[in-house]
Amino acid sequence: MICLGGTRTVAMALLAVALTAACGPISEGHHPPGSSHATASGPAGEELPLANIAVRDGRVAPPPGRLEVKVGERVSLSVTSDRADEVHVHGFDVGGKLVPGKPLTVTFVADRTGVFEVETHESGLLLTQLAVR
Ligand SMILES: [Cu+2]
Repeated sequence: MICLGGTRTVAMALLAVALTAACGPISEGHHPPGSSHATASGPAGEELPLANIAVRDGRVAPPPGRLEVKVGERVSLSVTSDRADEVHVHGFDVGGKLVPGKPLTVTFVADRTGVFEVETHESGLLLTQLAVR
């Protein structure tokens, strides 16, 4: 389930097809079964994101750290990129398409424990780690 953490863009290009297959379809992550009130991609989330992450010129701000959440907690991440990309939350298989300049909010319930990577698939950047206890 670790597919891109730390790898560079060149490797990403070579492995893009394999990685996409290994990570599963992102588009289905918007409607996880059992989360009846999961928001698909609401432009204005009704809850405050746990983190606001920006990608610009291939850099992540704030620098990738670790977000600590409790199991069963609802997690909302906001990601904005200066280029088209895809966000993927490992372990939960949620994410979505990034449109340049438009914040994407990814919301899901952290229903399992572990440390999971949140990353972009096109640029292969680690956005943050999610530690669920
Ligand atoms: Cu991935």
